[in-house]
Amino acid sequence: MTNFHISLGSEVADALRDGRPVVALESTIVSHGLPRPDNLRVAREIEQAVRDAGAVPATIGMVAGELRVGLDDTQLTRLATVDGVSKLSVRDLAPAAATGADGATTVAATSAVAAAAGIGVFATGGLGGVHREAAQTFDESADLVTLARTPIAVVCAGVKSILDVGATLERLETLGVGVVGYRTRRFPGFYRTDAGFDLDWSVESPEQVADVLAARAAHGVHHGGLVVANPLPADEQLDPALHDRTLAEGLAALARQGVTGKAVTPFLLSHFHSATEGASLAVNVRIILRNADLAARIAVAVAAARRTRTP
Ligand code: PSU
Ligand code: MN
Repeated sequence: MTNFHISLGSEVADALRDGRPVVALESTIVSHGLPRPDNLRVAREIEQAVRDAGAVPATIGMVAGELRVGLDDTQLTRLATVDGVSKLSVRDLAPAAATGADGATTVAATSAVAAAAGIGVFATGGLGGVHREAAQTFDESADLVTLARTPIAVVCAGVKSILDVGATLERLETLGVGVVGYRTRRFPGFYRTDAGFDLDWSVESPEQVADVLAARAAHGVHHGGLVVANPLPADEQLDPALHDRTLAEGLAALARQGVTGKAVTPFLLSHFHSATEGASLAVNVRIILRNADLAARIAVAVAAARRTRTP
């Protein structure tokens, strides 16, 4: 990854050079996870949430074959509004670059590119993971194996509730990806506050996440990611009955229409947004904005701790 050609936005380049806090943001949620026209407005709000908490946003994506860390507003607008933006996981970066494609990076690709650019904190909505029926389909997001080898803290509301959450937690354990709850010992379920699984570790503050990251480095752990699971408050979650009903319908429609592969996640998210008449969209936006805020505060704490160690 490190020799992949990356072009840094000027604000991001300045911040990285000066050791100021930077938060990576993905573009797949913008191009494929949120409906137009809300997606562009939300993409800008996510960046603003990072700024409001004192860090520089670096939204990552590919524009005409150029891999950008820190899209400018014209580039962000392009990825949010033009047709034919590819969904890029790590393996897609090279063919997309070589063919001059426009592409939005997933959690996997964003993590890999951010880490290669020297960014240590990333905010998203929900991770990809093991799909239901994966025992037959083998459908497991590349987000998981990528996090096994990529040193980055990912702030998310757990994994998407459309997945097999228990199996995903097992795979994160096998792959050596750290998971800590933010002020909770229960793993969040994206649209839902609680996915029904216990966690071994919780952290209480952005500073404590920075301590965990410093302890990893001190103990020679340089490869894997750290998932910081940040649940929605219970009174902001999607109504659980509506959630379960919508998911059941979505999974049935998926099977009926024969949707497979990388189209599965966008299909189900878009089903949620239309079937709940925007309720899931509002929740999804809240999730991302809260994660962007927490990620920025973590990046601020990490930068402050680094300054204390190397005055
Ligand atoms: N979380 C969201 N919306 C999204 C995604 C995650 O709230 O659109 C995207 C992320 O980019 C994640 C991808 O990496 O879905 C996973 O897709 P797949 O299951 O095909 O790996
Ligand atoms: Mn998949």
